[in-house]
Amino acid sequence: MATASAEAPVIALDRYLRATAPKMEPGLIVTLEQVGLAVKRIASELTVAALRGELGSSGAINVQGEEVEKLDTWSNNVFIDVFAGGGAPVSTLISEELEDPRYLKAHHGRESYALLFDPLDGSSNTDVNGSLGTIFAVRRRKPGHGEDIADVLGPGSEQIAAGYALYGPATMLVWTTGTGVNAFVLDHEIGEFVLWREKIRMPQRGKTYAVNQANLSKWSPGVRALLDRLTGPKDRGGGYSLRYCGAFVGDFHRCLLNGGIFLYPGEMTSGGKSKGKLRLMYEVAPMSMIAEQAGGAASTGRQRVLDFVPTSIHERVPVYIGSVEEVALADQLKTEGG
Ligand code: AFP
Repeated sequence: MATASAEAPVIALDRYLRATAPKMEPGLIVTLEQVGLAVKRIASELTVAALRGELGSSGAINVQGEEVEKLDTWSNNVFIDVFAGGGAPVSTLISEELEDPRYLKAHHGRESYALLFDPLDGSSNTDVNGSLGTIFAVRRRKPGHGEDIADVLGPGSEQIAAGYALYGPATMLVWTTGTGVNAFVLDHEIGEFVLWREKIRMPQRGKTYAVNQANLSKWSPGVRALLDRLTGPKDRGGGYSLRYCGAFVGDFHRCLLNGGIFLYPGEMTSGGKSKGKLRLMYEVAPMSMIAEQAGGAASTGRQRVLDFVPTSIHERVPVYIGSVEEVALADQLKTEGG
């Protein structure tokens, strides 16, 4: 049994949203609660998925041309089911696992939100019991939008909320509505997200970098100069350790708490991923809002991520995200070196 200290107040997510957080529009409160519900459902299933034979590939290929894990589809369905159940004024679901937006008729045409999400980030980690995540963002939809998606394709600065869940030893829900970053931990015994930290600040500088370094030969001179600097001698601004878990959420979470940088650059090689791998609208833009709200930064190497205007819902974008000092260094060396 846990010790009750009588010193640390226990604040559950729903109470925090309704009472403690600065005044928030009611629809957004319900939307965040519903995200919490979906995350609880996914967290619970992940603990037994191996025993239920739910790991491995589904055999399908998604809109990104990537193999779909059984749990990708399952987690996506959890979000659809939770939001189709009503309650939140979400009219549009945009997911990594859905080629086209899914419109929820209950709120169609009324003032509403779009929820953009990657239901199971790092899903190739499922088979090895590695870190996994969920990433989400909320954007406002124009009244009477119909099935035209144009109003959602604004810069990330138009997001009204963003966050992620990290399914690690603890399940954590980290989110912002533009007034700082809060983190809640799921207490499985009582089924509640309980406040862990509010107004989290990312250190100005860290000691680790996260990147798939096997791609080194595919990067531009500027990106290689950045890697040289990070891995060079400590007295010349280097001495960083590499930490890479293969799930953006896990690698970003380390940056949020301890500082440092995560990068997924574009590739120069012909036929390579010129825009990197990560998707703007439901991976990079939400994490960039979290980073900035915590005092960090996020860049495409050419501009602030939150200023980048997408042309399609599944667009990819290179990303350099984390502490302000390392992201500024990435921008500088990219500008100098190309
Ligand atoms: P999966 O969901 O296919 O495992 O991809 C995870 C991811 O989108 C992101 O979470 C990781 O940071 C990145 O891809 C890892 O990509 P590499 O395998 O190319 O390093």
